[in-house]
Amino acid sequence: MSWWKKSTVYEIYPLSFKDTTGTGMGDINGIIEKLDYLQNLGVDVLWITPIYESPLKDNGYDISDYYKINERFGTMEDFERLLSEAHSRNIKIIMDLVVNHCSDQHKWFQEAIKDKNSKYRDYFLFSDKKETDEIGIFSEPAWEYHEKADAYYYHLFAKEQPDLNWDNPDMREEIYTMINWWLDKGIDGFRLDVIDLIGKIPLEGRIDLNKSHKYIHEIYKKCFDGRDVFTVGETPNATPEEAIKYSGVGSEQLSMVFGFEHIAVDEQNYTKWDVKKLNLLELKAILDKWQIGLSEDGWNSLFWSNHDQPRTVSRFGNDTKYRVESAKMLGTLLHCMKGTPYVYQGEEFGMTNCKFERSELRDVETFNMIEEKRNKGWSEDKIQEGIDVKGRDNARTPFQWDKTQNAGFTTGTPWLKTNPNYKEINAENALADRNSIFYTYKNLINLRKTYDVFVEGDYKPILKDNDKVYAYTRSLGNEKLTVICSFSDEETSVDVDLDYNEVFEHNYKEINYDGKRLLLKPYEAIAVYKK
Ligand code: TEU
Repeated sequence: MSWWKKSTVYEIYPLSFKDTTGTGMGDINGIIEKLDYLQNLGVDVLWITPIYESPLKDNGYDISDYYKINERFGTMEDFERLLSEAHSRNIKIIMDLVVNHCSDQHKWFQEAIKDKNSKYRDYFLFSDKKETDEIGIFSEPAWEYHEKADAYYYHLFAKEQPDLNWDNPDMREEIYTMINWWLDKGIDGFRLDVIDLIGKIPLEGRIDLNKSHKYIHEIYKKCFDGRDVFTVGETPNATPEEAIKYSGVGSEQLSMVFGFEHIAVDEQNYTKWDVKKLNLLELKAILDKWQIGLSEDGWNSLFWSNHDQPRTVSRFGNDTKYRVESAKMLGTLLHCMKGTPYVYQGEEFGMTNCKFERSELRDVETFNMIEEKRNKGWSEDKIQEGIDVKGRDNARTPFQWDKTQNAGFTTGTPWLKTNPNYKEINAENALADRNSIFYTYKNLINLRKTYDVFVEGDYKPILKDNDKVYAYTRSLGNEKLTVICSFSDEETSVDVDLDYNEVFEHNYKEINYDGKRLLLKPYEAIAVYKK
């Protein structure tokens, strides 16, 4: 069995994790300083978002030199020490690979705009005319006129992030050389940023997924084949069927992919900014579809949040009266499913969304959205609701280590506002409280390593039509895991066959079951086991 099927991945957003120099931005030495904390949690892999040289227009997802560490985060020696210190604790490290686009400050783009005849011109998608009226993912026209280049260029994200032309074999070869350079350094794999977009057809404003699969297969053959690496593709367009093409036996592409269907469940009218209330039956239908769709082949990634998504307990739980109970419930529901779980920094002790004044916002995606929605006639209230509920800055507030100034994240001025609730919600308090969310996550991570039913057990939904309770079983031979989670802030009850001889996880003191009827308190989560 591949080692990453029993592993849990922890995502670190270095900018906001731990600052050791007082710049107000996190750094590599801050991650090294906190490796013992991560080892205590029990995570097996660290996914580190981009720390390469970058102007930070999109906080590092705009890379200007793939071979250099951004000096704001530290040096290459610091990175090599991090790798060595992590490996000495049996923790692996995967880096973020952003090759759908680069920074407009990358030398390739700088050469391309200087000279129409430069070989680098065709590393990008230039045209003498605005080919289409496509609007990109960051709310700007995808075809942008560049004065110096005297041409239009294509960018799906910010204008400072020109898309790379994956139909150019020379460009691809340079990417493969870079990937192998990093793998030869001993990193354990990659998270591949929006990798399904590399099959784009800009003149038609669409993605040809067959072309994406072709190029990802080429990356595999040129870089990953023959190495014991772990790769996860960010594939916002994926369905379970597509996920099998990326990660199934013999696909020779990726270990797994991130599906995004479940985190679109609280949006409407095809935009994340138009918020709608969670409908648990919709969430169940999507997650069940992915669990069952990948039950025989392919491999699932399991996540609620990341650096782009709002804080889970605020989004799908209750971050006021039932913050602890609902955060534990969400962790239990996800970590007992089939797949590799991902914990986003601070999720392990229930960090929450944060209210921002407009002047406190930092995210380019949000700035662009405000302008776009205003032009579309959205009210300021509707725009503000979208920012409050879905803005990416929610997930990027400084990690809350303790109750000292700036939550122990920095002695300087943090690049982004610290959530004012840090005096109560922080890692130090969580570590000191055996009943904290932290120890629920620690337990769940350990259970996955201990019981094969977490990795191999067949998934079967139960109570499918119940719109307050999410429940399922996992079976492997004579082993059975039953998971029952209430999404309600009121008491509820279900009739269920709760046959168990061990309680794996429970967020209240006792299970109220009479052999038929199970009474559930608000956000009660039960994971019980029988062998
Ligand atoms: O995000 C991909 C993506 O589609 C984003 O638009 C994301 O889903 C959206 O912001 C959710 O609201 C990746 C990175 O994770 C993100 O941080 C980068 O900004 C983006 O690609 C461009 O590299």
